[in-house]
Amino acid sequence: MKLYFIPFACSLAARIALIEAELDCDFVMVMPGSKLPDGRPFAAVSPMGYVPALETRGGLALSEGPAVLTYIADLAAEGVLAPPPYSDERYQMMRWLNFVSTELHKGVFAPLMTTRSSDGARAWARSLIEQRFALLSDHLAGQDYLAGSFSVADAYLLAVLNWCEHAGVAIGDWPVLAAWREKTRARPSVAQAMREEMPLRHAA
Ligand SMILES: N[C@@H](CCC(=O)N[C@@H](CS)C(=O)NCC(=O)O)C(=O)O
Repeated sequence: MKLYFIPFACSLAARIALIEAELDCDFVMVMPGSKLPDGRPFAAVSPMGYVPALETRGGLALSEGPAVLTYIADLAAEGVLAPPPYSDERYQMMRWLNFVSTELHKGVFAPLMTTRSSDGARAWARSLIEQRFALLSDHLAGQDYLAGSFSVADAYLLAVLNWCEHAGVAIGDWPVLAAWREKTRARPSVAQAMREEMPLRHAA
């Protein structure tokens, strides 16, 4: 397997998942618009030019974070990265993967972090934070993880909440979320993934 990543991007979630599940994988750092080490354009692996992209064990070029994370979860031993198939918790995990992907990542953080956003787009994204963070905060106030036990949805949420400072989102206004982020950053797989990508961040 090969994971294409940008340091501290959403692909950090896939690295966390691979470490948590002790799965072997090669990591290939890419930059937007750049070529792969073998000379192909990155779009040959990921049509939108996005990370994460995963070359699976079967040779499939898989893109889209929730799909990549679910693939890794299905390779892991049962219960390590996802609740059992058909359980209520499994569907909750899928719910949160989609929530993080659409409501937070693309809905809030992407417009706040790109230099291409208009002031109006930024204001709109900012207006969405209250409701979305409140929902998340209420949910995490009663439990350690999004879907019962630690899952790929938590790895994705952590990767996204890491961007708060960069996006100008005051996570301190949300004590439950700030505490959850600190606690999750201390999880060994998360700490290792962040340690591995930290020195690459400035090269990116
Ligand atoms: N829909 C994609 C979005 C992934 C995405 O936005 N990735 C960002 C990093 S967090 C990226 O690759 N950006 C590079 C670019 O915009 O050129 C998914 O869910 O995986």
